[in-house]
Amino acid sequence: MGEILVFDVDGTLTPPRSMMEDGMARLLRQLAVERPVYLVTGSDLAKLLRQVPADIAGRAAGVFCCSGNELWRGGRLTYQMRHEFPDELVDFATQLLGSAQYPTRTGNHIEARTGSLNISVVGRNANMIQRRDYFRHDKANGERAHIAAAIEAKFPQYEANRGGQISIDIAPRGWNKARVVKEILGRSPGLPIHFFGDTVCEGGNDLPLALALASLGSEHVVHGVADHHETLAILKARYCAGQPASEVA
Ligand code: M1P
Repeated sequence: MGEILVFDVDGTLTPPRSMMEDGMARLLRQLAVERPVYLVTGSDLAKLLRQVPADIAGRAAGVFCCSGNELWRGGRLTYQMRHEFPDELVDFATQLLGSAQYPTRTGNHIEARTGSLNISVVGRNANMIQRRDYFRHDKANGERAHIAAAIEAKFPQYEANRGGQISIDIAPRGWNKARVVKEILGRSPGLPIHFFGDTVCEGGNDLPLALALASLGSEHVVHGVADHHETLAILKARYCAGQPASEVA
């Protein structure tokens, strides 16, 4: 089928911060042979490879890391967009994290990535239970939305989007996942893109890419999914129909 598949990773192809399950991996290997497959993540490559088998990252037509500020192809870095964040912004983010209502702090609260800063109240050292607890708190209290809004109000030249369960990605305005569209269509002009993301909601870091595709026309399709199970179900229905059950991933 002549279309391009673009996937967010964490929560879309994998359970949060966990390795891809075997069924998804088998299907992606097959799909990547038949059409261009791209991965787009807020994380850096080292973290991505803790969630995606290396051979799948290698087979992908491209792996965009750090919200599209790095592109990897066949294990080689193709481009990198760097940015020096002002101390005032880092200080302000530090204050906001420190004064947030949530009581638990685990360490590693501000992580510098290529072209982006990833910040977290509970901290990137949180274990799975601490992540889940923070996610629940944030859902009930909108803490990350509040912090992101405060950052954008004080530094309008930057954007702040919710990452996965616990963090916020900060980047110069426009340096978000939407930037991958130009690169992808430049390599495969005329092909429609199907994008799968679990945070295409307001404030989510998949939303800019979803909006960019919507603005280009209805041939491009956005699949807002609840989790990796839904992604797998859509992929099977779309690409494995008519295939004998024993051959379906
Ligand atoms: O890829 C989605 C997000 O994954 C992580 O989110 P969190 O730690 O909040 O669950 C981060 O790597 C984040 O940058 C990324 O956008």
